[in-house]
Amino acid sequence: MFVVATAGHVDHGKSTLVRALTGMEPDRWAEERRRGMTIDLGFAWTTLPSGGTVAFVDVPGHERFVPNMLAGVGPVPAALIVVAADEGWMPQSAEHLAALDALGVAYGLLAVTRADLADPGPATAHARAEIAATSLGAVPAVAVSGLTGAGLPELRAALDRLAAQLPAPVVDDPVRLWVDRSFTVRGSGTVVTGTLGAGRLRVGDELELAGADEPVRVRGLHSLGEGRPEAAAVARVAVNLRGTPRDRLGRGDALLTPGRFHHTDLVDVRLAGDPAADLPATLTLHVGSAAVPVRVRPLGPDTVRLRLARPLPLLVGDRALLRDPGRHHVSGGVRVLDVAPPPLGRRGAAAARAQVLAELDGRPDLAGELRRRRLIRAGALLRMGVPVHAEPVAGDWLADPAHWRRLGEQLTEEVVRHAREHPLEPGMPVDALRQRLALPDRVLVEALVRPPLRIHAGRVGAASANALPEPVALAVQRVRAEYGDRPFRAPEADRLVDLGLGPREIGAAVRAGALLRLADNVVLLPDALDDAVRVLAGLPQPFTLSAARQALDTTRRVAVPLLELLDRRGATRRLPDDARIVIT
Ligand SMILES: Nc1nc2c(ncn2[C@@H]2O[C@H](COP(=O)(O)OP(=O)(O)O)[C@@H](O)[C@H]2O)c(=O)[nH]1
Ligand SMILES: [Mg+2]
Repeated sequence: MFVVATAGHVDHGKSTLVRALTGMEPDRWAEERRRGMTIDLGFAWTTLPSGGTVAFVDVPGHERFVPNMLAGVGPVPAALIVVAADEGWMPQSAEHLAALDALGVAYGLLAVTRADLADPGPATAHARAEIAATSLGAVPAVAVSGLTGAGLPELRAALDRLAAQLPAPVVDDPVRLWVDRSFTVRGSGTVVTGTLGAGRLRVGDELELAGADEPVRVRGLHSLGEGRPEAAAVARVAVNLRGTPRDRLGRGDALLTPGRFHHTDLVDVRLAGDPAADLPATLTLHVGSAAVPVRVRPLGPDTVRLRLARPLPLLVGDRALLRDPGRHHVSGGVRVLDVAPPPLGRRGAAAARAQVLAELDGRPDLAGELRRRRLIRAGALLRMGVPVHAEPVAGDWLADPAHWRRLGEQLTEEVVRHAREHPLEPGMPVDALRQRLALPDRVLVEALVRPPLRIHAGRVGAASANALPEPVALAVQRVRAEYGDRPFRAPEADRLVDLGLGPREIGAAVRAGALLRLADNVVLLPDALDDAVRVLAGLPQPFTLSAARQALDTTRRVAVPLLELLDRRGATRRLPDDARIVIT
């Protein structure tokens, strides 16, 4: 299926032409039929000679209903421009064309209707010249009469050729279905319709609705008037939603693949064409089927920041249109450059931002985003419309390579500085580093640690960081020299003082694994534990405290806490009568 929106001045024969091509009535409302004028969007479809299907979104031509027209063409990439042979180019011919141009619509056809009433030649020439100057470029033209049917076969053939030119839809893309109608069907509940430009919908799918906490579920799907289990882009679809009240959504809302879109009320955009220097401070932004008031803040010569009255699921590269509703005037098209722009607090920030924006063209650019954002989750980029094809540095974090290198250097400096300021600590706590480097996630710190640095017990230090500060290392060395051959004799408190081992030094040596603390001021060399188990295992089991003390050649001061430690570690077990056994 392909979808075409009509465009053109009121009464030029758009609805008549759609009716003649499809046999369906695009004017759905009684009021429309009574007044003979399209007010809201109409929908109709037919089979083309090739066997393909074309669906029309028929738009109103009257200037009062331009917002409805924009909701119809917003999500549709092809246009059927209708000009009456007898009236020629008129104001809404021009306004509709300006809208198509602003939205960057590149595929179209010209139908010069009411050719039974006047020579289509002059209207065709005028219209083609106007259209040629826009994003549509040179378009084929067909003269037709909705009344006599003349030219309809040629128009059908031209529609087939247009369909063949359209780029293939991306059916793997996430769904962003801009709602153009919502209504209630008795017995089924809420139904919304829209043009599915990309992706795929299935019955049972969960979708996200901006502003709703809960996902909405697809209860039924219709396309071309028939129920279907699934619909793939491009398609006109009607979606029956389970448990969603009708007043929860309407035109301008979007049904989304969950978690794939960033809702934003602040965007930086480039104005298309020759931007008017005197853009009003408030305008209406039309994008998809939505129309949202915006405040305009000029940044560069052709870039502005828009503050939206309500958030929309926008992507980098989206095309939209600014219109002055008071003056009935399309102010121009915009291309979204950034959907999560930085705040402009500092003096000079706006000028700096303008320079950044000058480099952007709305094509999603991973390297550029990383350069500007430095560190960002892959999911956040995807939600902005930036494809992610780079390896994360940690978890789902992506980093600008240069920034990541700098962070690595900073981390080393911080660790070195910390070691200098806290010589007795075995490295810098990971969380302290995370704060110093202003990193949002601990996994980033861990990923930045490279040899010779390493993480040990929640701290980052040199791999040799259990190398103790020199005085402590020397003191431990002397303990080893003095007590190595009587490993269960602990230095007395005053001997520890002589050796320069105060509580802080002992703490450092214990954390580094160079000493074993049994109790305050009772320390052994760390290998003492294994040795003790070996000695005790050689005793008749069970053994008493006194037997252990003698076998270990030590005092109660050491033996009591040593055995308790061995109990805690499960190397020995204390029996009810206070004797112990070695657990093998
Ligand atoms: N003679 C003649 N009248 C037409 C033709 N197409 C439309 N009309 C008439 O022009 C008027 C407006 O047509 P309509 O389709 O409602 O125009 P729209 O506002 O562009 O949708 C109606 O009275 C139609 O009957 C045509 O090809 N020939
Ligand atoms: Mg009409």
